[in-house]
Amino acid sequence: MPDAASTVMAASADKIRLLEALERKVLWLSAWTIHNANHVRPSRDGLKVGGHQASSASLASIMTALYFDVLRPQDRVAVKPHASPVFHAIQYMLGRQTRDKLERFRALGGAQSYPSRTKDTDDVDFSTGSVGLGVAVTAFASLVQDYVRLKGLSDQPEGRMVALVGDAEMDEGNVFEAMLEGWKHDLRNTWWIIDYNRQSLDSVVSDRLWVPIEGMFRSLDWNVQILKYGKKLEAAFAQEGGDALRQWIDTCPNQLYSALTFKGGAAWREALTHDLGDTRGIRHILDAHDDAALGTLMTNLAGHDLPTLLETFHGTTDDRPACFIAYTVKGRGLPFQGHKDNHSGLMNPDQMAAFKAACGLKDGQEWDRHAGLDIDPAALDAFLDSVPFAQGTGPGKASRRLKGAAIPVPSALAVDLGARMSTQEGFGKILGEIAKGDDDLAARIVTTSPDVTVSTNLGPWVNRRGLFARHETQDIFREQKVVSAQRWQGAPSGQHIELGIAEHNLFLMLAALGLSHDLFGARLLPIGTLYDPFIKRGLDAMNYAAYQDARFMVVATPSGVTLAPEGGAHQSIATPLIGMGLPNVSSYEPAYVDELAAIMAWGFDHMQRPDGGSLYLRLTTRQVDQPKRGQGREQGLDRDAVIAGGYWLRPPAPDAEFAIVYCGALAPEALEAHAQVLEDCPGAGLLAVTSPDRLHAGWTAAQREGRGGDAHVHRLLSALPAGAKLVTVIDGHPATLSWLGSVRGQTVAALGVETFGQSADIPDLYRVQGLDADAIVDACAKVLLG
Ligand SMILES: Cc1ncc(C[n+]2csc(CCOP(=O)(O)OP(=O)(O)O)c2C)c(N)n1
Ligand SMILES: [Mg+2]
Repeated sequence: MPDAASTVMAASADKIRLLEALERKVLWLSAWTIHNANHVRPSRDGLKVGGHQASSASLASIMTALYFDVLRPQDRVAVKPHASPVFHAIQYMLGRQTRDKLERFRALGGAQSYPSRTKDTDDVDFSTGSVGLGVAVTAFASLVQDYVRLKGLSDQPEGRMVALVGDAEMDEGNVFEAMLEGWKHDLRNTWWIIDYNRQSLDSVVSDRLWVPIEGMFRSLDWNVQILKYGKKLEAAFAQEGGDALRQWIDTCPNQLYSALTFKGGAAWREALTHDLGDTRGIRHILDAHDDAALGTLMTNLAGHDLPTLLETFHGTTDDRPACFIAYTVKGRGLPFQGHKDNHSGLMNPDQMAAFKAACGLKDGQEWDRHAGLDIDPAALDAFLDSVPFAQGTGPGKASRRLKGAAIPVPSALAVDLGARMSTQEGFGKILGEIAKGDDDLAARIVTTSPDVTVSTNLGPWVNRRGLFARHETQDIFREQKVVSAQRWQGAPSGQHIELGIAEHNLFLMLAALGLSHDLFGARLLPIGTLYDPFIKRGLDAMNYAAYQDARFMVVATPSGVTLAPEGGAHQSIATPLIGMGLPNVSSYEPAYVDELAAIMAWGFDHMQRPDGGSLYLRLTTRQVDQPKRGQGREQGLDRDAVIAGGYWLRPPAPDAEFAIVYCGALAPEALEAHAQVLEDCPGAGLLAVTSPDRLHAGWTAAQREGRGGDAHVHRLLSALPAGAKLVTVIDGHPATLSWLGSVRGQTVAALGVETFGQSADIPDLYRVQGLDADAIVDACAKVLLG
């Protein structure tokens, strides 16, 4: 923590001069990077490249203060998506970003539109883009930091998780969900710095919106700091007439303030003269400033005042979560500052030329790191080399991208197979077995669930490994000797993080846990459980977690219409397609528990591989007869085939006329139908699909590489004669499997679910949905008859 002396140092005049020069440089570079991409770089498609000069200008001062003075290498930052150009400009000044990538901003291989952990090369901590998610993920990252530090898994110094937040991002409900969750978990070391420019994309925000938002922060125990006026305005307020001036600005509607900011000094003078001209002292203040100076004075908000920013940030030394509401001007210093339509506004070439001249730059000096600054280049470089944040980032210095040591995973996971059980039960048993052990795998698994821990069978795991809490909590029901199967005692050693129902929080928690190796140097193997239909509720956050290459396992039960009597809105139809559509996530829907064990063993390893990814397991609560078979190609279950997406449960004869293809919970119906059709068609095959997603991905990848015949699915289907037909069946959208017909040009009848909402028992529902054995046999007859 900085002491008082360093705080004073932080604000020394020399440093302020350097930082002000850097602030100008960063503003210039961010605007120029966007301008270059839109107006200088030749366009091949006629599309506007875009970029956000106004949104970037709004954060230029705050980010200058942070990156060049306040942040330390262990601090982690989520930058508002549309301030990406400022981030890249700062990294360029620190020698961590190349001119080439700035010149190719938003082009292939160039700096990305929005900060991206996976595509950018200049050390992005959290990807952003879908507003609100980057904000909230910082809170979860802070919980993860506590989790790994309290368990002694990370030796990294404690950092602050910082979000640079556009004020309209606070319209996103997920931000408030995260605040509530954070409060429950004793959140600390989290800074949300609000770029309070009072403008969104379309308009100027309503005046009183921030009263309740601020109240929310305070009521949840955040340290709220309002950074409103800069030093110049404060000095004016101290003069005669200053109180009236302050009151005038305080009550000035956001729209009027923005409009006057756009119009400039003469408009300010006219408005102030009209409203306050008779107030003693005001004339004197007005006369002491020409129009330009008056414009500067009236827009001297604290979010653009480096001394105020440094004092505030350096002065915040405790670990309470902090919310800084920093008043700023959207487009500050640029010709469209304050204009309500400036969000996607771009300076035109003439405006840019004028801005270049104002920055003291000549043609050809646009990318020069030192030109136009009136600072000795060597002194600037020495300063940049010494900034605290760069100590972890420069060449030869420790990288901020960490690596957690790999966790060994046994090749097979033990499971006590009952004769009849569901995949969800099997999941609970597999985890329960792991929980009994004391190996690294058991130590690094961390589970989390949005209030469905017990109903998704995590109970046995939690009973053994405990709830995570920063401080010991008691299980009062247990103390009171009230009998319960669940032991819920919280402790720093606990390995289950219990969340409230909000599914967005589940996926943001998984995003943060799944980046622990990279952010904190400690590999975790996170498993999240939820009800399958509610994947859609948290889908943007799930997509976000996968987008930044966080590694996790999502286990979703119950799924489909098979949950039968619960029916209604809890039935999921589209989730298999979501599983196929999400990049970086492999989805599986096994029918049997031995398949599940093979998938989980493979999955824990896959989650750790540089070229691996996350998993989504769609499970069921329906109990089915479990086959007794050993693991290994010869003994019974071909685990490699299970991982690749499918295997022949009953191989077809060489003259087979058709095959039934099933996925997941409908295995008994497929088996029954298959037994029935064998009487007439003894050669018919029965294909078990464990992952439509992997089958499809393997097929398209092989086709891209010109070896389509090598694809696992192609090899499987090649066991059938070319003219053989397929009948596919899944408790989900039929399109999940209907594509199988294209692999070898076979006719397909695809059974599945296309409507939802009816409660019933399984026999009725399968009949109504056309999924029962009769429906499958019927479909076989139809395809055979053409
Ligand atoms: C979830 C989502 N919805 C919409 C957008 C499009 N969008 C990008 S920025 C923005 C307005 C943001 O305003 P604010 O947060 O105040 O940022 P400012 O540009 O004012 O700094 C919108 C609607 C988005 N990126 N993400
Ligand atoms: Mg805004």
